Amino acid sequence: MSLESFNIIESTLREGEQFVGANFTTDDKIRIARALDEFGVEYIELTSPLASPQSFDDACTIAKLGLKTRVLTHIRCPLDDAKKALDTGGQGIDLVIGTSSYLREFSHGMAMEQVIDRAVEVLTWLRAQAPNLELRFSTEDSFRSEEADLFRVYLAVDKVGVERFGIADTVGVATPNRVYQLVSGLRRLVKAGIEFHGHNDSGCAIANAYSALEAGATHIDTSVLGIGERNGITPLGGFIARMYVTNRDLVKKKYKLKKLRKLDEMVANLTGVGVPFNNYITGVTAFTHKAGIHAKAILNQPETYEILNPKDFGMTRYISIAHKLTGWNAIKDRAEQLGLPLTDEQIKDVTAHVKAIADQKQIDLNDVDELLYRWADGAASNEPIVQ
Ligand code: HCA
Ligand code: CU
Repeated sequence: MSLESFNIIESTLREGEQFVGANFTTDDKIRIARALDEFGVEYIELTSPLASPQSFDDACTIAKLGLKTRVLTHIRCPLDDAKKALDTGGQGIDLVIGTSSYLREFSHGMAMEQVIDRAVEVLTWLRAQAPNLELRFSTEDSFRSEEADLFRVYLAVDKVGVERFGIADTVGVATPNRVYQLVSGLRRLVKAGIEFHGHNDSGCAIANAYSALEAGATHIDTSVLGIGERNGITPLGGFIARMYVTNRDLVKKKYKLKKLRKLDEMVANLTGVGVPFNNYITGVTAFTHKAGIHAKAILNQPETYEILNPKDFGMTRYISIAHKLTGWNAIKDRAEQLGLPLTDEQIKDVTAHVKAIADQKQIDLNDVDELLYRWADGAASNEPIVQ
């Protein structure tokens, strides 16, 4: 049951390096790798050692850090790439080759027969060199490839024996149903693990990853804040939120959830983007409640409007009260925080004033507090509304 035993392949140091704002130094990479290790992801994936001489050196450095997380290098299909990847000393190699007609025609130029031969050749060689290396074979642009072609190449590779097969929604075109269908098809064909890598161009990356797990996938690719090519892939935090809601105990046991904020902030700073206000879990508004009717229920029982407990992530809930949608329960809570002994009638009166003023202009918490203090100091409850 994949929903109970999934693994994260964290690709901030591979897919994430393909984000236009990313230009990680060796030190940055080490910091990110250590932070991901502390968070507890099962794998980290690194940029191809062929990309540049520094990429090769950095892969060797990270492989030697002695992390608990398993270190994977990511390569295309030429045999030379595989040789170089082997030299980095990582615990696994993720191999990918394009199978859609777009990629066959406009990228590597190989026909399907050649794709199959090349994949089998490289993986057979790797298997012979390093019998204990974790090998993964993936098809790029799986969802715009012919299903028959995909299954042909997966079955040919299965005979060589790999630990994992990858399915990649390279262009973010897939929907949860399509993902379910393709992953279950492959699940029936092979016993090895199944990894899903999904781009977010049309906003389905998290839902697609979840659907892949429901269909029997075992590994999900993520990156911190979702950074990657174009608008990126399944974000680590969003995926964690999804899985926490599905199986809170498991997710709390597997990962150090309080470290997520540091990770998001670190990668946001290193890439110069800032954590989006509406980011999963760590965005500034993720646990902010506003409408009076929400505030009332939240004060009584937070689960009424929260499926994620902010405390589990080291975050705090915030109830916004300085606006026209406010309610007297929230204002009362604020009076209690300030230690002001106001009656319910007085609180309702203050609330009416807050609403009336907020109808006229933007106000903030100081304005609300000022009203509360005035009423506590004995302002008449029939005092006319001041603007
Ligand atoms: C790329 C393509 C890739 C690979 C995914 C995978 C994609 O290398 O830029 O290895 O499974 O989205 O297809 O990221
Ligand atoms: Cu990708």
